[in-house]
Amino acid sequence: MLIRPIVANVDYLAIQFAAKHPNIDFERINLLLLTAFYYKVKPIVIINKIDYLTEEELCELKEKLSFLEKISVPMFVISCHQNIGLEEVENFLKDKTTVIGGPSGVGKSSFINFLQSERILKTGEISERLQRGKHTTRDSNMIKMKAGGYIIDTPGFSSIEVPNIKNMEELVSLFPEFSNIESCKFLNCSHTHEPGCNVKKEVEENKISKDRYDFYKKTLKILSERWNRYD
Ligand SMILES: Nc1nc2c(ncn2[C@@H]2O[C@H](COP(=O)(O)OP(=O)(O)OP(=O)(O)O)[C@@H](O)[C@H]2O)c(=O)[nH]1
Ligand SMILES: [Mg+2]
Ligand SMILES: [Zn+2]
Repeated sequence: MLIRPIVANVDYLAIQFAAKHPNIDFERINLLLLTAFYYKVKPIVIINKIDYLTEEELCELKEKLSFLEKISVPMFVISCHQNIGLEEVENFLKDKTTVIGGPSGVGKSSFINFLQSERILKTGEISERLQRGKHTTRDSNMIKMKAGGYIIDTPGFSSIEVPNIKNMEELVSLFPEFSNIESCKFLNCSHTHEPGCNVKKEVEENKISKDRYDFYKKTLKILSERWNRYD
């Protein structure tokens, strides 16, 4: 169960971003991945609005996201406007329950409109009832997909924070790429300053993504401050 927003019994957390407008926030992707692993929900990553990219830019983007393959997270590039890649994700999500999360304006509602049989979600338009300039999803909605299964649109993921991880061992366990390598010299290695650290070695050899490693260190720092405060 994800505590906030409350969503129970989901098969997948679909982390959606846009190639542009707004730009991808890689730290946010990592935070959502961490959250998915923490709550034991399988993550997938969807990048929408690839119609904004040239072929070359699309290649660069895929390269930047290649760390996902190493941690067995499926990645899809789509365009809701140009109908690219939509069916592939639909087939993947068929008969499952998926919660979709990501920043405002990346096209979550647009994508869900494709997945459901009837178009009922408002996207980007002016809402007559609410008289707001831009229609942003404000409630969680569970929607039946035309292919079978359910999709949950929720606005809550913009405010997500580092989950309540208890200790360093638990944090390390949420970085799958740190565990399937040779053990470090010290059993309780924090993978920061210790000699004989194989995580650091893999980062230096570009086998573990530097971004992911930096995110690990940043998260460890945030958590250490929390742990010290409550001890
Ligand atoms: N260029 C382009 N624009 C898109 C695409 N998909 C959606 N948009 C536009 O992006 C804007 C935001 O789309 P929404 O579907 O409302 O985004 P959202 O993620 O549901 O936003 P929130 O409800 O605020 O979280 C709208 O103007 C859409 O028309 C796409 O594939 N390409
Ligand atoms: Mg929306
Ligand atoms: Zn180490």
